[in-house]
Amino acid sequence: MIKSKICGILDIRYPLFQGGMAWAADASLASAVSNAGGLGLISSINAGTEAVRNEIRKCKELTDKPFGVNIMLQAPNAGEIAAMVIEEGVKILTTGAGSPAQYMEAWKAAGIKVIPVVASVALALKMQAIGATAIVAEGAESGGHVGELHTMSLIPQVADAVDIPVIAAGGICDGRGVAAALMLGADGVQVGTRFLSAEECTVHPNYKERIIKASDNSTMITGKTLGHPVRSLKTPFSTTFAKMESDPSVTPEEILAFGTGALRKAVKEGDPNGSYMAGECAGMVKKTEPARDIVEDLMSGAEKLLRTASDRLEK
Ligand code: TUI
Repeated sequence: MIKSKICGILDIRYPLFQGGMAWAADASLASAVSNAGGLGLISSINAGTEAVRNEIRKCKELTDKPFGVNIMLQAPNAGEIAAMVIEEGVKILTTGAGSPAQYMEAWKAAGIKVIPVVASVALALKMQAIGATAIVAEGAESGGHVGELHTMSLIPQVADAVDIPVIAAGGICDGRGVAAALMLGADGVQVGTRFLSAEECTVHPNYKERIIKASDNSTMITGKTLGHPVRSLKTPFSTTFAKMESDPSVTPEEILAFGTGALRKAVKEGDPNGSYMAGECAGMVKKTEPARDIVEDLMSGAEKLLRTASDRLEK
């Protein structure tokens, strides 16, 4: 069985995190992944701070295994969430889309293990210096908010730079991706898009269907002109968004207004005019299945590949 130092640090069976996907990662998905031996994560992006508190309480009822919360630092209620997770006794946090430096002292004092998501060596080093337990290094193959570098070059550079465990994210969707990430120097992986198709994932059926029907070139990045690049499925929403960005007569405020609430509309209502955030590997997701089967497929697939790797060189 594949194990690494992050398993002992977090008391999890497999070095596998489920991405804390905005609106989509709730108690249902997180508890299913934790019960399957990975680390389930609840997103802080939901219908407000109290809704997230509720998901945390539900998750505690659905699993006795460790789980965490992902805090999206650019959200207007990030400060409120930062305090609420302490009140709720959450023990593991990941953070995204910024630096969690201002919250670190309070979280560490509460005994919370903090695992920031970063997209560069510079930020990985900064996070290590302020007391991160580990880091998730996320390449731009991932869905949602993306950085500049891609997984293949980001992971070895981050792994060389820091001493804390590195969890690879971005483009990892099956055992091949897990094995590759470990070879690149990662101590574990974070998988998002594949879990969107899990039976326990509560996104609208239209969202799952779009993921399952996606092919290799189904995603695109929008939002670069606003300073918030986001990868999502190509839909009338995302192509209109891109057109607005290249039209000099459209103001950034108008573009922002067009995008507001679009992810929620996709996740909750399956609205064709919503934003279907997804990673490049959406084209590899073929069916809906229980989270436990996804976890087993990822980990046993990687183990088989790693055990037989040398055979493939002898043909
Ligand atoms: O956070 C993510 N991915 C996300 S957040 C999100 S919610 C959203 N909703 C509507 C519109 C846009 C987004 C969807 N997907 N991933 C983690 C991640 N963080 N990737 C890269 C980073 C990152 C980037 C820059 C972390 C820190 C950073 O630096 C900021 C600094 O202070 O230097």
